Amino acid sequence: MLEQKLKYIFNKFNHNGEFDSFQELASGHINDTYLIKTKEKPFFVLQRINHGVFKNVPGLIENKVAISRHIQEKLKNLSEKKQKRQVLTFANTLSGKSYYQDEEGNYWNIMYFIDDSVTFEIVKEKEIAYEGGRLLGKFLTLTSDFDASKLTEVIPKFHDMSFRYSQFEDALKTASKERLNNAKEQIKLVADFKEEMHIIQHLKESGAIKTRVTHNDTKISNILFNKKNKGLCVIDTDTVMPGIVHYDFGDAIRTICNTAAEDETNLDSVEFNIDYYNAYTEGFLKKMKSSLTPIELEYLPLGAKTMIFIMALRFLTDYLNDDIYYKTKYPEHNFDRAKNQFKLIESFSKKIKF
Ligand code: GN1
Ligand code: MG
Repeated sequence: MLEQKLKYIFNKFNHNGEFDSFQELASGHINDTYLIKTKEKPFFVLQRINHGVFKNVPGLIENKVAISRHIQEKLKNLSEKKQKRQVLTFANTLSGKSYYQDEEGNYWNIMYFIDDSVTFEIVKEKEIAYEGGRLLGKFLTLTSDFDASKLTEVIPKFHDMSFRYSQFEDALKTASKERLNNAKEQIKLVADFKEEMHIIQHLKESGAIKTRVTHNDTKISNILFNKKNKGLCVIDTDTVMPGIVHYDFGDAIRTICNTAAEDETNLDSVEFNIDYYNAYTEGFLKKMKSSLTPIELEYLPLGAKTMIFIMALRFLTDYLNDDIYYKTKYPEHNFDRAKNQFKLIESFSKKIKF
C-alpha cells in the first residue's frame, strides 16, 4: 500500500516527525511528490525523483542542496523562522546521505514543508505577477556568485533549441500517421519559427550572453506565496544548473501571462496578458537590472517568446512520440498543451513588438 511505503521511506530520514497521513501534490509532470503530514508540525515534502528522466539523481540532489546552502548563507541575518520560509531546507537520511534509494532502485529526497503558503497554476492578480518576478530576480541575484561550473548538468542541453529541434525531427520519422496528420498545422509552425527561435542560443554560444546559475523551471506553480500574496520561496530546484537569464525570465512568463492553464483546451480563453508581463518584468528587473548587460536586457522579450516556443515544441514532440516523457491524463493531453502554447505565442506576438 502506498501509505505504508511512504511511511517506511519517510522514517529513513533524520527528523523528529511522526507520520500521520499523506497527500499527493500532483501538479508536476515528472516526479512523484507527496506532502507528509506529521502528528505535530513541521510537515514534510517527500519526493521520488524520476530517474528515467534524470540520469544522475545524486548529482541533482547535490546541486539543489548546494544552492539551498548558498542561499541560506546569504539569508543568515534573518531570524531562523524567516530564513526557513525563504529557502528550501532538505533533511538527510539517518545514515547521513542526502537521498534514500529503495529496494526497487527509486531515489527519494525530503524537505521541510513551508507552512501557511500557497501556489498558483494561473495568475489572477497583477500583484502575483509582480511578486513572481521579484522573487525570481532575487533567486538569480542570490545565486549569481555561485560558480555554475560546479553544478551537474542534470539534463544536458535542457533548453538547447537545436537539441530540441533534433528530437522533434526524430519524432517526425517515427510518429504514427494519425498523430502526424492531427498535428500538421503545428508541425508547419515549428518549421516557420526555426530561425528566430535559434537567436538566443546563438548569442549564448558566441559568448555574448554569459552562463550563470539558473533555475530552469520557473513556472508560477514553482513559486510559493504567503497568504498576503507576497512571494516567499522558489521551489522545485531539481533543474538548477548552468543556463542564461532568458531561460528563467521567459519560462515564468509562459505561465504568469497565460490567462488560462497550460493545458486549457478552450483556446479562446488563452491570451497573453500584457499587464501581467509589465508587472512581472518590473518585479524581475527591480533586483536584476543593474547586473544585466545591455544585450541581456535587449533580448529579454525574445527570451520570453523562445521559452514559450520551446515548451510547445517539447509537448508536440512528446505527442508525436506517443507520450513517453510527460505524465498525461488522457491521450491528447500533450497535443492540447502544445496547441495552448502555440496560441499563447500568437497572442504574445500581437502584443509585444521588437
Ligand atoms: C516539467 O515536472 P515539472 O512540472 O516540474 C518539465 C519542465 C516543463 C514543465 C511544463 C524536467 O516540469 O521543463 O516546463 O514540465 N521538467 C522537466 O509544465 O522536463
Ligand atoms: Mg520541475
